[in-house]
Parts: sequence; structure tokens; C-alpha cells
Amino acid sequence: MRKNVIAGNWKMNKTISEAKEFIEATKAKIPSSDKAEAIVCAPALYLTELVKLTEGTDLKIAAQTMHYEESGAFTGEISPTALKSIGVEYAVIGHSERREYYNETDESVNKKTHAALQHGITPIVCIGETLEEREADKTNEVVGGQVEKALEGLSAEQVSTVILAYEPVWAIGTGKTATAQQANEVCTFIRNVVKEKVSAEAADAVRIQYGGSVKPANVDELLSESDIDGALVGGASLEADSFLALVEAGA
Ligand code: G2H
Repeated sequence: MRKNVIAGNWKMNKTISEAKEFIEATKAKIPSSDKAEAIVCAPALYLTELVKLTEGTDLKIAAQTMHYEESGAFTGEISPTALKSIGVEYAVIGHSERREYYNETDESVNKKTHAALQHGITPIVCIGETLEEREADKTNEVVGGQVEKALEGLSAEQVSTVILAYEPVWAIGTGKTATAQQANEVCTFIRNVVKEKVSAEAADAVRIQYGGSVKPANVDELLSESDIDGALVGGASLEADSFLALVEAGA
């Protein structure tokens, strides 16, 4: 049985006091991690402090992106080594906003996925099609290509530990959620790509989240689908009560 992963992606929101307040309000209420994994993807600036605040709890802290090199002249970037040194265990890689605004490519996503795994960081690898691509009937082609490239060169064992996040770009922050059936259809397709390109065991083990306007009102339906193993949530993860409701739904 795959364990659900509920991850709140705060994006570029919250001050440090708001971030700490949220963690204090939620950390003791997270169900034990053998039921579901609960993660907050926080702005990089707060990671050190939030990791310390959540020590010994079932709430985990993730970076929203990272570089693939261990160190070097990359002004403003954060390395996997640095993340590991402060105890960060997860990193979002290739979110569509980073693909759109910061030149993230399938190639850099692949390098970052390798780097994360080499440093013991679980990558949450985002994939998803635009509205234009969906309307042109290219969803499988686009998403399949992204999955294949992201996982290129990884062993089946490594792929088993990756978290994939299917986020149709047209459903992000727009209030338009894919229906549970639409979302599951693509997640099933993704699992089949992993089966074909990697192994049946890896396909069975890999967790696939859905993301895009997930909220307490629609999370149960999404999580009841056979190939959806959690959610990557932006807007609805910013309030403590709403985040806790989402985590409860996944547990
Ligand atoms: C998709 C999602 C979180 P939202 O980006 O990754 O955001 O839930 O606001 O659509």
C-alpha cells in the first residue's frame, strides 16, 4: 500500500512570524507519519528555523526548488548539500511556475532529481500539461515525455522513492480543478509510463500526487481514486485549519 503524501506549497507567501505561527498551530495535530506524510514547502529563507521547530514531529519541511550542483559560483542558488546540512528531507523540483518563469527544463529537472536522491533528499517532481496542450490532445505525449526525461538514468530503486506531482497547468491557482476522473486518468497513464520505462515494482511503489486547486471540499474525491497518492496544494495550504483538514483526509 502506498502512503499518501500531502504537501502544502506556500510559494512566495508568509512572513517569518506568520510561518512560525502556522507551524506552531499545526505540528502537534499532524497524524502519525505511518498514515500519511505531511509536508510544508516553505520559502528558502525560513527552512532552517522551520526544520528546528518541527524536530521530533510528524510535520516535514521541504524546499520549493534547489540547484543540482553541490557548490560553486551560482549566485542566489541553494545546493542539495546546503539543504541536507540543515535537515531538509524533501525538495519540489520542476514546478510549472519555475518551468515558466525561471528556465527550468526537463534536463535541469533530471539533474536536480539525480542530485536530490544522491543527497538523501526526496524529490517531489512536478509534471503537467498546459490548457493548449490538453485541447490539442497532447496531454499524454507532454506528460509522458516529462516523466521519462525527469527519471532518465535513475535506478528502479531510486524511482521507487520519488514523489511525482501531476499538476495540469490550467488547474493551478485558477480554481479549476481537474475532475477526479480526469486527474486519475493521467496519474494512471504516468504509472504505466514508469512501468514501461523503469519497472513494474517501481510503478507500484512510486507515489503520484495531484495538484491544482485542491481544497478540503474536493480532496476526498481526488484521494479516493486508485492512482492518486496525495496532493500538492498551494492556496488551500496557507491557512492552518485548511492544511490540517487536507492532511486528515490523506491519513
Ligand atoms: C499548484 C498548486 C500547488 P494551487 O501549483 O503546487 O497550487 O493549489 O494554488 O493551485
